Amino acid sequence: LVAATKKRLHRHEAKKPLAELKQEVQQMLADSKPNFLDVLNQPGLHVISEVKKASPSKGTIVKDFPYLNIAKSYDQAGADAISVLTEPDFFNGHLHYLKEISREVSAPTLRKDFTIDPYMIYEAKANGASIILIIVAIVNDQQLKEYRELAESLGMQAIVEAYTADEVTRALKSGAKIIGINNRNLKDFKVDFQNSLKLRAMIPAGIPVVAESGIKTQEDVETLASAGFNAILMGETLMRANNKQQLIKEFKE
Ligand code: IGP
Repeated sequence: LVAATKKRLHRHEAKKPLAELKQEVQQMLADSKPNFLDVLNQPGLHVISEVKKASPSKGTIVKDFPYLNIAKSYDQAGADAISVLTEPDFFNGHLHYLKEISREVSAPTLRKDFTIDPYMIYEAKANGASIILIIVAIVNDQQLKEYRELAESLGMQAIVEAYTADEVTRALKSGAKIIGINNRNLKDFKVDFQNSLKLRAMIPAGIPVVAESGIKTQEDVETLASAGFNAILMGETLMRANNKQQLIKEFKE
């Protein structure tokens, strides 16, 4: 995935120079969306709903993909943020989805991608994102800090994603303000809730923590909420559900 992202980056760079992208960013600086960190600091379990057509572990999740309508229905149901896959080769995502969705919803949007270069952070902002994802496993300590600070300087927030105890430690050291714990190991795609519950305990109060991936039932959601997670990030279950809005409302109760 990282190699594919590097290749893609070179294609993109050939398309749009950074200077041009930075000009687009200037136009996006007045973001009227709710501040995601403030939202997470309010009590209760928050829901980040994901717009995703496919994934490497599941292949195509939905054949029919009216991404804008899906995002709007998440928004109307009260989703606290909307995650949009922009990775094209494995998740069938597109930057354009992010741009259109960000324009049409009131919730902050998350650019779900494999951030490995500052260029992608400007690109996220230029396309309407309020939040980016930084996966600890694919960056070094310097990048970890630098990418979050760049996002913040552009008025965005970063969810810093960890899967191991060592990655949680690195996330904390880097000054992460929001930590995501991935229930799914990105190497073999196995989902392990016990791992997440254990890692949750390493994170001090005051830093909101998001539980990501493999969440299916109301029971899963309750387990994570009582373990002290501030938010869940849910993709596949919502994408496959006919009653998306009802599920979001139930999870938030
Ligand atoms: C959503 P799920 O199992 O609910 O569809 O998972 C989300 O956590 C997952 O898409 C994800 C992801 C990522 C995708 C978590 N971390 C990093 C791409 C890159």
